[in-house]
Amino acid sequence: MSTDLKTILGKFGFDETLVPYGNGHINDTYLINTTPKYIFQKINKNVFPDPVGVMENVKAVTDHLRKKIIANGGDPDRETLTVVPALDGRPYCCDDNGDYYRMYIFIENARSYDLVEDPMQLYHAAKMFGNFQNMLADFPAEKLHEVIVNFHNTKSRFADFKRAVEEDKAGRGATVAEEIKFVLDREADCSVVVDDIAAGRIPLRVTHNDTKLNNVLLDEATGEGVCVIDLDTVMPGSLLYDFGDALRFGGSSGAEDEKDLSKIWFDTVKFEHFARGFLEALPSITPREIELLPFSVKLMTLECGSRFLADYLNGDTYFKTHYPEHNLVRAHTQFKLVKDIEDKYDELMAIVKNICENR
Ligand code: ADP
Ligand code: GN1
Ligand code: MG
Repeated sequence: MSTDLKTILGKFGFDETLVPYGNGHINDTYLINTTPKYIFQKINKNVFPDPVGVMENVKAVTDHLRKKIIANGGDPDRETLTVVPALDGRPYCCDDNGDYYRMYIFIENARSYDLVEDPMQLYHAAKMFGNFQNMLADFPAEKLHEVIVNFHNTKSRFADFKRAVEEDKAGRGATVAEEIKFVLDREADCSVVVDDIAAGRIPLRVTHNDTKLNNVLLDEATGEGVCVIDLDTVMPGSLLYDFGDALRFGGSSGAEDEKDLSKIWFDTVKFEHFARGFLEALPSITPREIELLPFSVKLMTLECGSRFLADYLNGDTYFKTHYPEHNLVRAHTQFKLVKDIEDKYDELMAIVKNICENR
């Protein structure tokens, strides 16, 4: 462990060894293997230019969730993240390089999954993400900092993508002409949800915005949902972003960075399980939101694929990568899924209709 990390850990009153932990693409996550255990994270300041704003959001959201969980007779240390303050009482610490660190109670006997092992995991995850939105339905949205501006604004994401293509900072553009065309051909899709929100056809809610399966912890014994984690991007958004992003990841037959594309397709059974859990948890969902559920999966998958490809074109400055083509490999899985979702669209609509008729 570096002297710097040791010093910063001391500011939380700890002097233990840190073990790198988890597979997140953004923050540096460590386990403090004491009894009890803690999670220690360096916040990615390239992604989050206002880490204090991030922590103010996390603190406000977790305080709100705590109260709800206690009122429901639940265990707040297990069912939401608990921020461990630094010795000076702040929910974070800063080092001399301007890097910010935070600590959470480690949630025991629960784990996250990078691959779905059983579709029921998606049913349980969906209930968790749906309940998460329910518990935040009365959270004062104006209290939240917009920590990543236009995070799921697919029109502005499309503009970012076009800029990355034009600038071609890493000189890789010529090698990915087909992939670039795949995104450019789908420009019209990028307006649908954004325009509906602007026109008041879709309500703005407080949403998680990063609902991949490894951002929910499931109980190791029962498989049921325990806690929604990774609250950095909780901001006003659409329920469709949470639904679509969860199935972008969870509805795939394989890993986000699977190199063998013959192993990647969109699994309608997984879709059915997640949709059922989400619709059960969210009786407040509107008819227009229901109508757009399958579309949202395609949209969030297209958005994520275009972000991976833009990062590849920009020279891999945003997502953590483990080898030079990593972002391109990720973009390929996303585009394969987009194509498969397009092909299975009618089937997905029929699944949603069936769930709604029987709920
Ligand atoms: P990133 O923003 O980089 O994705 P996360 O906050 O999602 O970082 O953390 C990465 C991983 O660490 C998670 O997928 C999860 O496995 C684990 N983790 C994070 N917080 C906790 C916690 N409080 N208790 C147990 N595991 C956690
Ligand atoms: C990042 O933080 P993590 O690994 O859960 C990203 C998401 C992407 C995801 C793709 C703040 O999520 O938006 O969908 O990678 N988070 C941020 O795997 O950009
Ligand atoms: Mg995460």
